[in-house]
Formats: sequence, C-alpha cells, structure tokens
Amino acid sequence: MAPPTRIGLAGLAVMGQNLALNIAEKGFPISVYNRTTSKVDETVERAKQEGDLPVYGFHDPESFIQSIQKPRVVIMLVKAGAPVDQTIKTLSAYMDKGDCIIDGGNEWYENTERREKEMPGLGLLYLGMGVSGGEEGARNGPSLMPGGSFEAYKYIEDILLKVAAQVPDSGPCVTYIGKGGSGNFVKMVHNGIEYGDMQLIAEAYDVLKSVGKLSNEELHSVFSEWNKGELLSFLIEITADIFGIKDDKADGYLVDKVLDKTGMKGTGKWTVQQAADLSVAAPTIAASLDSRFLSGLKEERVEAAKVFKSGGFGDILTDQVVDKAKLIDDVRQALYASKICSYAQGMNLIRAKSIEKGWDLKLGELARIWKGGCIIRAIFLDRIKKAYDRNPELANLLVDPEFAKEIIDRQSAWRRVVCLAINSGISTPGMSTSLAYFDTYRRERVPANLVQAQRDYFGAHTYERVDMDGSFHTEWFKIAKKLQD
Ligand code: 2AM
Repeated sequence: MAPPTRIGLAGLAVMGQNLALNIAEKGFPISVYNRTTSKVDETVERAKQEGDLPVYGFHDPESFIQSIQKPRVVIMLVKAGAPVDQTIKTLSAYMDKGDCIIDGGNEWYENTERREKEMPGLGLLYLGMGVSGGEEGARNGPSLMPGGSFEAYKYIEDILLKVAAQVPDSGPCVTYIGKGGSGNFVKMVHNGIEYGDMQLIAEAYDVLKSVGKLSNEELHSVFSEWNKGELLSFLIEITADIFGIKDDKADGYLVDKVLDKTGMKGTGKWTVQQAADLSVAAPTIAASLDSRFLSGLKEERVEAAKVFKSGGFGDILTDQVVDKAKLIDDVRQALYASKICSYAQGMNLIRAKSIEKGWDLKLGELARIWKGGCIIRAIFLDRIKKAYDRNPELANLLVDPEFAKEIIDRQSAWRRVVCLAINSGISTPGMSTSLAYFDTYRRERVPANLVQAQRDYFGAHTYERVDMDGSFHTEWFKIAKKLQD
C-alpha cells in the first residue's frame, strides 16, 4: 500500500483537477476522489502524462479518506450549495477528530458560516477558501483566499504558500483572510470587481469601435500597447489577444461572431445585494450587473432597434469626426479613472462587512494577494496596496493623495469620453456612473437637502440643519398653502 498522502481533493471538475495537479507538482502527494469515478481515472492519467505527478485516485470515499495522513485535510471543489453539504456528509463519515475540510468553491459566505458552526459536532475544522484564476490559475498558481479556522490554516499553510501564484517582490498570493466566511466573502467581492473591470473594458471597446471606427487589428494593437502601461493586467492582455483571433468557421474575426449575451453564475449579484444590505454605494459594479441583465434581452433589443430605426433613430447619433489618436488616449484615461472608482467601491464594501462581522480584514493584504494568479491581477493593485500601507484607515481610495492626483490628471479626458458616448447614443454605464460616483463623493454639498425636505414635507421624517444642532420638522404644506392664499 502507498504511504499516506499529505492531502486529499474531492471534486474533479476543471478547477479540482487542475488544483490537484498543481498541489502534486509542488511536491505534496495527493489523494483524489470524485462522485463520478471516470474523472478520478482521468485525473490520474493526466498526472502521469504531466510528469508522473504523485496523484493517487480512489473510487470510494472511505479508501480515499483513509489514504490521507492524519490529521487529514480534504479540499472540496464541488458545486456550491447542496452538493457541498452532501459531500461533507459523505466524507465526514470516515474522518476523525481534528481533521479538516476546506471548501474551495464559490460558496455563499453564510453557508460556510453555518457549516463551520456544525463542525465541532463532528470534531472537524473548516475553511472556506476562495480560489481565483480559472483553469490556468488553478494549475499553475491561483490566488487563494482562505477564511475560517486559523488552526486549520496553519496546518496547511506550507502547501498553500507553494501552490499559490508567486509574485516577485510581494510573495505568494495567499494570506489567512480572517474568521468565519470571510474567505468566501472576499472572493465574492473580487468577482464583483471583476464584473466591473470587464464592463469598463467592454465600454472602452464600444467607444473605440463604434465612435472611433477602430478595426480589430487596431484594437489589438491599442490594447497590447495599453498592456505595457498603467493598465497592465490579465484582462487587458486577454482582450488584446481576443481582437487578434480570426474566425475558424467563416471569414473575419471571432469576436464579431460571438453573441452579445453575457452569462453569469451569481457572485456579481451577491456583491450588489451585499452592497445594498450594507448601504455601501457600488454603482460601477451594479452597472456591470445591469449590463449583463440587459445583454440577456437580445430578442427585445433587436425589436427595440427596429422601432427606433424606423423612427429615423440610428445606432450612432452623431457622425462626429474624431481624432483617433486623441480618442484612444482619452479612453485609456477614462478606463483607468473609472477603475479607481470601481475598486474603491469594492474595497469599501469589504471594509463595511469586516466591521459588521468583526473580521479585521486587511485591505492592503487583499490587494497584495490579488496581484497574481487571479482574474483581476494587475499592476494597478500595487498602487492600492501602497495606498492602504500609507493609511490603513483610508476612507476611500479616491482621497489617497496619489489616486487623487491621478484622477485630477485624467478627469478632462474622462468627461470627454462620457460626453462623446452620450452624444453618440453609446451607453457607457460603468464609466458614466463611476464619474457620477466621483462627482458626488468629491462634492461638499449635494442636492440631498431637497430630498430630505420632500421627506419631511410628505412624511414628517424630520431634517437636520446646517447651522444648528437638533432634529427639525416644518409644516411645509401649511406654509405653502398660506403663501398660495
Ligand atoms: P460529478 O463529476 O460526479 O458530477 C462540479 O460539478 C463538481 O461537483 C463535479 O466534480 C461534480 O461531480 C461535483 N458534484 C456536483 N454535485 C455533487 C453532489 N451532489 N455530490 C458530490 N459531488 C457533486
């Protein structure tokens, strides 16, 4: 019989398979198990082909668990929700006191907290660990966001430090996030931020293509160029790649043949719901989610386009002659400035939850572990880390002196892009709402006085005054009536 393995992994879909191979490659013998056993054999075969990696396959849960050295650690990568509960039930039947289960899926953080509470009854420890980086990240180095039992984290820290993406100067992309469901929560907001980044990039593409009339070749070179500067990131890099790929089934470029409907799995929606629950404004992320909803109404949009076309309403409302080079430079700046707003919202959401739950999350550390491995990896995250290093209590990234200067330097270009888009009938909800977020946040006085006056008028909700303390109510209606009489 083979010596006990160091760790086990249950759930061998794409992420699970790749993470298991990554762990084995880093020198940790691993046992693998999957409900459908063909995936076990497939994984073992891949391990052989990819360099005889120490991956041991098991077709039944009992021998799988028994093959792992004690105290045992099992990472689960199964579908979130009920499958996780079922898998815990299956595996825990053979586990002993002090063993640990790690959920590596995109789980709703409250489910993790519920399970964590149930664990002492079973004598087990529990971690909810966000894993980001898709298939490639899982195989070669993801960003890992483990939260829950610190004792369990310490036990597998050596594995996680090696398995995570390694970034020169800032270390492995993993840190103990905090207690409870904090690992899942942080991963959820990471995904919300990812929605924002993708939407902002799509808007930049739309303005450049629809108003600037850039070809795919030009877009390819613009995004490749952008990827050498402040926007350097995984998402800009893959966007540049996409514009260079020809259709293999017909003439032209593949991107033009992809149906304009974006799918989603729920983490973006949860992020927006959490933002609302915590009264944190996250309009860029919300706009990204709304854009996905509207993209799904393809058939309705086709009909709506007909209605407006027959009324003489074209797709592009103005045929303005634009200076391409200037437009490209403006859009780059608008994208960057909007991105600052989007990250400011995500970070503030994490902080609000951390305060509510007493998690004591370190925002700068989160920026650090997102610098590699994950989908939002970007050079820009280094600036965020530095902003929180300078001031861990920073109220908003916008007022960090470096980000504030960057925004001031870019605001004219940002306004020009949003105005051009609006005048052209091209929607840029992410960029527009980011600008509105900035313009609201930076203003000492906003028109909320009127809204509060209206509330007091019709509902006696009272108001505060700028010039004296206390709570006031006015009989607005009676006074207005008198004035009319
Ligand atoms: P399967 O291959 O047997 O379907 C992603 O769907 C992963 O979650 C797969 O490994 C899948 O196993 C697993 N999975 C989904 N539902 C499950 C369940 N109820 N119990 C165990 N594993 C499940």
